[in-house]
Amino acid sequence: MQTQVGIIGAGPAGLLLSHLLYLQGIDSIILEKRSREEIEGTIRAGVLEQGTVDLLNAAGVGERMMKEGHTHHGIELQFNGKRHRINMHELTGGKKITVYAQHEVIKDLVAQRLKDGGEVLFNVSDVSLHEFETNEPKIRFKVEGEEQEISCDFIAGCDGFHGPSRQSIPKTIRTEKQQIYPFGWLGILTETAPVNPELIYTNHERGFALLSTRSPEIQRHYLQVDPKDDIANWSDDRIWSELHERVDTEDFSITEGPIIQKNIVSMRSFICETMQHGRLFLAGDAAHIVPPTGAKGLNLAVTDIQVLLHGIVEYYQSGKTEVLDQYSDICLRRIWKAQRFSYWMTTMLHRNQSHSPFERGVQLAELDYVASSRSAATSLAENYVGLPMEIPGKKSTNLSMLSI
Ligand code: RFL
Ligand code: PHB
Repeated sequence: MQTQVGIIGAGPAGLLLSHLLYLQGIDSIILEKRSREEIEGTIRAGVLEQGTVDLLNAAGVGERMMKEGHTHHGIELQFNGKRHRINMHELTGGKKITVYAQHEVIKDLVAQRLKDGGEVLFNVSDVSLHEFETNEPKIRFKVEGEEQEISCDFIAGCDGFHGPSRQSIPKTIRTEKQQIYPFGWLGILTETAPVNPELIYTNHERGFALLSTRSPEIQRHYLQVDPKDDIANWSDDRIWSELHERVDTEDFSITEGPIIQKNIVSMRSFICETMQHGRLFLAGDAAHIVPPTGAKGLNLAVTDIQVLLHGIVEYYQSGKTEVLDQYSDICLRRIWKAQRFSYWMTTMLHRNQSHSPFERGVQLAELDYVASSRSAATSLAENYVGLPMEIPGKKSTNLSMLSI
C-alpha cells in the first residue's frame, strides 16, 4: 500500500488529521488496533476549547456538536462549602467552552472520513514503524492475520500513551519527564437531569469532586479516590453518599439516578521531548499526558494536529520544511503551558493527605485568591478556554489553518 501520510491511531488526533489533510487534497491511511464500536464507545473527555470548536466547525464536522453540545460561559469553584463563579466569558473577552463528549467527536469524524472515502483500517495488530529516518518511511502491520506494509512520505504517531510510535524514537534522542499524582478519578455516568448549569470543581476535606454533564438526560461526575482503589469497592450507594458529603451545600443536594457506567483512572503528567524524529511526528497523548483537571488533553491533541497539518501542507505546496523542522519546538512551547495549568489545577483542587496543616492552609488561600482577585481569575479563565495558537512567522489563528 502507498499513501502520503501514514497515521497510527484513530483517536481525535489521528481522525482529525486525516480529515484536515483530505480537505487539503492530501492522502492518508489510518491504522487503528481497536474496532469502530470500541473507539466510538470509550467514555473520556467532555470539554472542548473555543479553538477546538471553531476548527471542527470550519472543517465541516461540527453540525451535531452545535446541536447537541452545550456552551458554558463559566465554571464554579467550591471550597469551604461555598461556590464561587469564574465568569470566563467576561474575563476572556467573550470566549467560552463547549461540553460535548469525545466519543461523539469520534463518531462525527469516523462518519465523515468514511463518507469521503477515507481509508480507516480497524482491528489491525502488530504495528511497527520503519525507515522513518529516510524519505520513504514504512509501517508494517497485520490485518486479519495477514502481514501488510504501507510506504508513505510521513508517519503521524497518533496512537496514544501506550502506542508504538513514541517507543520507536531511539531512547538516546528523546527525554521523557513525568509526574505521577497520588490521586485517581472515579468517573460515573448517571441518568439524571443536569444538576447545575455549569461545571462545579470542588475542593473538600474528604477529596476533590467534579460535577459535569453530557446531555439533558446523562450527567458525568468524578470523585477523587486512591488511584490503586478497585471499582468493585464502590457500590452505587457508596458513590452517592460520598458525592453528597463533598458537593452538597446549605441550599444544594445532588440529584441521584441510576449509574450506567463507572471506572477509576490514575493521573499523571508526562511529556516527551522531542516530538519528532526524521519523518515521524508524534501528536496528542502519544507525546504528552495531562491530568484531566484542566480539561486539556483532547484540546492539545487538536493543536498539535494543526501545526503538523500546516507543516505537511507547506511541504507539498512548496517543498519547504520550515514548519516541519520546528514542529516539536512549536508544539512543546504551548504544551508546557498547558502542563503548567493542568498541574496547578490538580494541586490546587485535590486533597493531598501528605500535606501539613500549613500546606492545606496555603491551598485554601490560593482558591480564595482565585475566587476573589480579578487578575487571578483571569489567569485561570484564559488558560481554561485555551491559549492562542502561535506558529512563528505565520498567520496562525485556528481558522486560518484551513486556508493555508
Ligand atoms: P487517544 O484518544 O488515546 O487515541 C489513540 C488511538 O490509538 C490507538 N492505538 C493504536 N492503533 C494501532 N496500533 C497500535 N499499536 C495502537 N495503540 C493505540 C488507540 O486504540 C486509540 O484509538 O489519543 P489522542 O488522539 O491523542 O487523543 C487524546 C485524548 O483522547 C485525551 O487527551 C483526552 O481524553 C483527555 N481528557 C480530556 N481532554 C480534554 O481536552 N478535555 C476533557 O474534558 C478531558 N477529560 C480526559 C478527560 C481523559 C480522561 N481519561 C479517561 C484519562 C477525562 C478523563 C477521565
Ligand atoms: C468531563 O466532563 O468529562 C470533564 C469535565 C471537566 C474536566 C475533566 C473532564 O476537567
